[in-house]
Amino acid sequence: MFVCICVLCVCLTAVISRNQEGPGEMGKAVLIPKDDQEKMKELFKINQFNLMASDLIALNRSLPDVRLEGCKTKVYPDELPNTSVVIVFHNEAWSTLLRTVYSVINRSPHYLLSEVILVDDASERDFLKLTLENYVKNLEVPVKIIRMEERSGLIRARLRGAAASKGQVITFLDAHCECTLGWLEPLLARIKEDRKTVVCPIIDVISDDTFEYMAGSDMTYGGFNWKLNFRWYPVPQREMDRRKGDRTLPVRTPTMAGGLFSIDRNYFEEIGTYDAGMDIWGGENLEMSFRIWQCGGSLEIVTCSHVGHVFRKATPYTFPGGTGHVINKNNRRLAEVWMDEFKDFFYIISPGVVKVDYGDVSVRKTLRENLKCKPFSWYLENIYPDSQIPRRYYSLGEIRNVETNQCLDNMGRKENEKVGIFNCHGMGGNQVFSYTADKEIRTDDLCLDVSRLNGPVIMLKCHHMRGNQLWEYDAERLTLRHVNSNQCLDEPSEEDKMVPTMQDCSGTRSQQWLLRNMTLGA
Ligand code: UD2
Ligand code: MN
Repeated sequence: MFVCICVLCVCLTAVISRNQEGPGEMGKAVLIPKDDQEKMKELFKINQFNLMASDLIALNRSLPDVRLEGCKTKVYPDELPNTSVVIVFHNEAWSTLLRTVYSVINRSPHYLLSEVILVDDASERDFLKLTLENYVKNLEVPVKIIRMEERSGLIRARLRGAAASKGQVITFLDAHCECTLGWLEPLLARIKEDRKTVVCPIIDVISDDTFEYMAGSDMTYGGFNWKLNFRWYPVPQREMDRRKGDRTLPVRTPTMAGGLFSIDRNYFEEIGTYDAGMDIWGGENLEMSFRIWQCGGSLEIVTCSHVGHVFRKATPYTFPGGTGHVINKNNRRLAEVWMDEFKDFFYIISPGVVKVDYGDVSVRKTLRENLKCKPFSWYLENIYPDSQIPRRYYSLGEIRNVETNQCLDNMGRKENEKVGIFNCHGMGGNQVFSYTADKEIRTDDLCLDVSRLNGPVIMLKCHHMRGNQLWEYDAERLTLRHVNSNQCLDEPSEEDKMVPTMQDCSGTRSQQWLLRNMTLGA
């Protein structure tokens, strides 16, 4: 990287090599000595990450080049659109916020950076006021600070930043990110090729504990579960095939995580920016993902672009109105506008949300009509066939045993554990199953799977390959026959009353099951 051709470089390499020994340089982990660990734990609570570690690391620390070899030699057009970088924050720590800004400035060609816009969502910390304003004046790229008059949430804060921005592209980042070498060019180049493509970098992980920089994978993409939580899932074979195995090509992703992406500014407006009726946090990423795909755009992860993000296990800030209420409201808004009848999966698994007042969505529905967007079923079929929500299904809801009157229950267990059975509670949650048109019995992203005669029935990731996950429901006899073993799902045995068993099919009442909302011919 640093070829020495002059005397000055001797000095430069000296600086770099000294620099690279500092805490956290080259993305290394920072370990706090035993004596300081009490203090460290106290400080952790402020932002829900290791603030002491972050404060020890240089604001312009060095990072490894984590790109695929094939990315390092790619050549991008000289004429790329420029971008405004919009970073919203509420009570962010100084070191993470400024490290985000430095990483943008130091690792982006300046002719591609129109400006950096910091939107302060009514933070209460003093250092984020005048001290911040004075500090950013000395940076090499214009940094504008916008203040929200009142706490508005990240969605309306981003809308404000976008409205004030001038670049041809808008790039959004969270306030605790670190951009790596060459992160920007591949994003902008892809937008130049197709302005209706919204692009995300690979989001690398910055440890919330040690601030170690860990490369993310180009083999995962975005999805979501029945509760409308964003989740990472493996990139399916069909997408690998479409890219002919070239991992440096962008991955078409059904959804985005939400925090880090670039979008052509005119396209951002054409496609309906954000839903300004969403508060604080949550839901806007799925809303935008569905909208982009259903209304004729596309969403991609550009695998040659890497940006790190500090993933936290808990939220450090308050949710005015209550966390659950805010997130449910946002999710209802997106379900009502974009998901058509498939919103049932969300409502049946969390029956409480139908009582949440989600305000008026008529403007968003009109937007959907004006843009002539496609139905959610089109999205499931064409963009996300491996979705947790089946495009076609026979039943959705509890599965009740006729003899014992108990219901199948996933007991909140994880992959590879046994499915349970419990008194029916009618509250959705762990007792929601769907018998799909592919004849799998699903509970969110897990499928009932039997690999041995006489069971047990375990829950495994649905593989869509039939095999041990193929069940035949006989709507007259009410039996659930596991095709591979030719045995039937039965009530629990004497030994373990909490799990169903597999028995030879005999037609007894204990092998009869009622599937909620069963409609054959779906
Ligand atoms: C993820 C996204 C985040 C957003 C969110 C869903 C990534 C890496 N992050 O959550 O961008 O899409 O999912 O809504 O994809 N903030 C405000 N005002 C608030 C709350 C938050 O300005 O009232 C700021 C916050 O300081 C941060 C950004 O919004 O810079 C995202 O918040 P987060 O980091 O708590 O969200 P995260 O990463 O858990
Ligand atoms: Mn974040």
